Amino acid sequence: MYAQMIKSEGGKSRAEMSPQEAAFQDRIDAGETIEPQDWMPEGYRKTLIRQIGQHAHSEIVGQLPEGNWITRAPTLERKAILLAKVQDEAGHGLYLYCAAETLGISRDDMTEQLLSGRMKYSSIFNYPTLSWADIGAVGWLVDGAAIMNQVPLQRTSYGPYSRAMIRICKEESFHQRQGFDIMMKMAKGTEAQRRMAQDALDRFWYPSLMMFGPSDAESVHSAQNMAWRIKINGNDELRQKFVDQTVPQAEYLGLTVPDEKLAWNEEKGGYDFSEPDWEEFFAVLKGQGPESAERMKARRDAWEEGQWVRDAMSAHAAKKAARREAAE
Ligand code: BYC
Repeated sequence: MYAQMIKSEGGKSRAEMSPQEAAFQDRIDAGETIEPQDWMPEGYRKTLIRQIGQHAHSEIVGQLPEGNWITRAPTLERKAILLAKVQDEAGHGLYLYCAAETLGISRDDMTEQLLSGRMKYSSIFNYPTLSWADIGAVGWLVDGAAIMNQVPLQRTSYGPYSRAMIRICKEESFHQRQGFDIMMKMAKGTEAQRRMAQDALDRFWYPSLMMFGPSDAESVHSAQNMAWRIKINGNDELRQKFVDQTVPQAEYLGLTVPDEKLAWNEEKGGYDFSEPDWEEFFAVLKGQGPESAERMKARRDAWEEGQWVRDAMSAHAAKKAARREAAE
């Protein structure tokens, strides 16, 4: 019903859709999964490339703030765990690039769009990780926010994206626990460690709230994305769920959420909380975050320095194909 009220691709109402578009919308409304070989409106394909591509880039760029701490992890065990987590993020990026490739875009194109600023990655990775407690906060808050957003995406309408999300969510829940475990150790440790944990929460709280995107009123894509079941929930709904889940966890840690307006609202059955600074969010999206230049430089360097590997692999594949052809 909701989907029927919403305008579809090109601003058409349901009555204005072609029979092919209406049949596609019927499949979405019936909860069917769309596969790469199925017909799909061009807007649906482009929107998926935008969202899955952005998601894949986020996983890859997301390795940088954590990778920064691998050599400085406090124990061998913590180092091994962090290494495994960062490797998982690389895997997530690869599943997602593969899912996007089924829509007719290559990984090279997506990377070039990232490097030229035409594709984004999550705002959260433009913030620095200044202390070991930040690694705890990233796992607890950033992976916590990611799970809140990604669990519903397991039911997204596009098959390859939904299947990638099922695998990713399993690993994300391990990531979130390891972050909370670090926070527990720090928050219940010495006074200096407790202060580091509080400082990490202070700096990561609002950037984590920004991960869900702008308020529904400012969200340009939500209505169409929800009609196509690319997105299952609104940005504000997920942000609220995240706050409601995380505040009791902060209380358990004995830490204070940096929001004076935070208060339980009995009537709505959730917390009232302060909005993040949306001006800061939009500046970060324009590449003006504290670590934006650093992150893009790291991606650009990796792309340029990896050219010889791509060339060698292409030459090897061409040689193998030529040998196969000669043998036939
Ligand atoms: N950061 O109309 P809206 C991870 C953009 S990785 C940057 O609400 P939509 C992890 C948005 O793209 C986490 N940009 O958009 C990895 C749009 O701009 P364009 C990544 C953002 O798509 C490693 C404009 O703002 N997760 O968890 O309906 C280690 C208007 O927004 C952000 C995903 O990518 C943002 N936070 O909703 C640890 C999940 N928010 O493209 C952890 C999949 C908004 O028109 N993505 N924008 O120029 C989604 O669910 C949706 O795309 C969003 C945005 C909820 C993010």
